[in-house]
Amino acid sequence: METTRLLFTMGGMPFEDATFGFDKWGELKATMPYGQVPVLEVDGKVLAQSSAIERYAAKLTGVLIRYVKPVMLPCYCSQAH
Ligand SMILES: N[C@@H](CCC(=O)N[C@@H](CS)C(=O)NCC(=O)O)C(=O)O
Repeated sequence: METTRLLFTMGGMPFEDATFGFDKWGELKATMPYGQVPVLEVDGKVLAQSSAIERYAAKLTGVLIRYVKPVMLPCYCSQAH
């Protein structure tokens, strides 16, 4: 999730960093697409899996494209994961 936080921050994209304690996990797990976190919620839709979330954040913010050739973008997302 750190990569996603960095991408949103560097790209000036506001986001809510929602965290929770283990006391809430039992109830939240059942609501997660694969029973795991992290997830990213955008306009009521939930995206799961870190690498998918990172790819979304990278493309949305355009942060990586300023420094890296487009063909390398998915590779850097995978590397970060
Ligand atoms: N393949 C997933 C792995 C996610 C994962 O391992 N999540 C852990 C926390 S870091 C989790 O939700 N563990 C609690 C559980 O499985 O009940 C991804 O890349 O996002």
